[in-house]
Amino acid sequence: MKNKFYITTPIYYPSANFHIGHCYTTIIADAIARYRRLSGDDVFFLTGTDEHGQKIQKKAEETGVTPQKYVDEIVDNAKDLWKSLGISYDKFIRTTDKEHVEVVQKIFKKLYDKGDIYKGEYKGLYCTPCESFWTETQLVDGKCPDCGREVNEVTEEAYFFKLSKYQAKLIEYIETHPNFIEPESRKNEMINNFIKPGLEDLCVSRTSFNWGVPVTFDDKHVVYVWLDALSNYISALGYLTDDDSLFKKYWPADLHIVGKEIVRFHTIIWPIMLMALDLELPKQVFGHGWLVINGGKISKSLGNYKDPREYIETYGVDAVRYFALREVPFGNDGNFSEELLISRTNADLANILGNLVNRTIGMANKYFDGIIENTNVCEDIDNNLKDLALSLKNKVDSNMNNLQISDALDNIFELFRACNKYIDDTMPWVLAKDETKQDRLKTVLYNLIESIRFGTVLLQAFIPTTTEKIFNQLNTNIIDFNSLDKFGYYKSNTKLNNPEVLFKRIEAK
Ligand code: ME8
Repeated sequence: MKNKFYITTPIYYPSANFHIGHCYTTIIADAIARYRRLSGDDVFFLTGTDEHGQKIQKKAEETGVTPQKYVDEIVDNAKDLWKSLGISYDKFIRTTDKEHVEVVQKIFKKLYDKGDIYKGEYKGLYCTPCESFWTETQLVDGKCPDCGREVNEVTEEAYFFKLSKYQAKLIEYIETHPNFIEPESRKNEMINNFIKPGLEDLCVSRTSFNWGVPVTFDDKHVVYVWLDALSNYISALGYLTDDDSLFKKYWPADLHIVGKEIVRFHTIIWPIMLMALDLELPKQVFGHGWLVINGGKISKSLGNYKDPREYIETYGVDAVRYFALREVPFGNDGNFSEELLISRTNADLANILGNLVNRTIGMANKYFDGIIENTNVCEDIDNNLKDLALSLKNKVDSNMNNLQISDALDNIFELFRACNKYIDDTMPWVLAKDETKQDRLKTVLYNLIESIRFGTVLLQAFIPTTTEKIFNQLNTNIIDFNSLDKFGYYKSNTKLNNPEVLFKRIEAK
């Protein structure tokens, strides 16, 4: 039986078109989903959009269209962006989907009937752009701690969710499930800064705007956007609907990938909602760092970014994907700039990988008309390369299990670097001149092609457009995970297809 693996990205606000920061999370989730499929898991990969709330209502009003029309356009744009990035999601959920709205209403009612949601009065400080309520102590210089803007005091009738009731249970859960919040530093922050000082009950409805899910039994209220949004992870699977087979199969989530600023929603409100619903908790919430531009956050509200499609068109989809996956150790913040994208593409994709494939196929064409034959004329020097190829799967697997994606890629490129070194050491051009060394030369080329195949099989999860091209050039369909158990599955006497440049070196700007 296959292992199931349920992975999600945040559902992003379609308040403006998405930027490279949204691509970052989504590319990473996609690579993990693809890797899991490659390694044999039954994967469900969810992404989507979080479409309600005052901010979107305001934006739509400013633009002079209905909120629905406003979000529809951005969602079309987002889906198109995910297509150009090769995002292999299984479902795209929108919080305006009828199915989702109904589930949120049922959840709200269920929690109300249970007594975990009650009616009261809300007095508080609210940051409209961030859709967040803050307490006095959380403000920084009297302003929103996330975006630095003014907060407004609001008083209104509202429903509250009893977070406080579940505080002790949540702490116990986090402490007995050491992998629930990753990385470790974020776990400590949640416990010490947010949970232990005491959880206040959460305001979960609003009356001051109407672009939201109406509370069925009190329809001047709409559901607070985070309760609506977080429910997507179960509504997408059909929880509380007539067909909940996906829910039964895939829940609990194995991995929620989120940016560090929304870890607190995912590790406090979300688990408590699930506890109140008597559902299992997700196995892991990973809070990654931010891509920053010149040290500052890329942000829709600051508008300091280009459409990611411009990078895809200029440098290619896999240059963008590779950058997101390789440049920054997952969990840390990291810089994004076109200069960094160019130097990463040149250094790894053009100089190491592209060059290796091109050189190897070029030599095979020149010496043997593109025919790769395993003549088994082995020498000691071959063992290093074979050992490295054979050890690759375990190394990558262990890094992927720990979400060390950049290290997993480094493992693969270590093999490609070793191939380039193997060429320098075996000097095929010298062998070519010696009549008696033709069989040795064939083996050298076979070893290179087989090693390239090994690395490329694993690379499929990360840069799938390029790996498809490489497999075409190698003329092989032996590309599954199990074909890495033995060195030598590449079929002897295969004729290669013509080489095609995979990555041109990009001149620095
Ligand atoms: O928070 N670097 O939506 P959102 C890295 N709707 N990742 C970034 C980033 C950056 N500079 N900027 C954005 C919301 N992200 C809610 C989520 S989930 C139930 C509801 C990514 O549009 C990162 O994953 O503000 C971050 O958490 C998310 O986009 C925020 O997207």
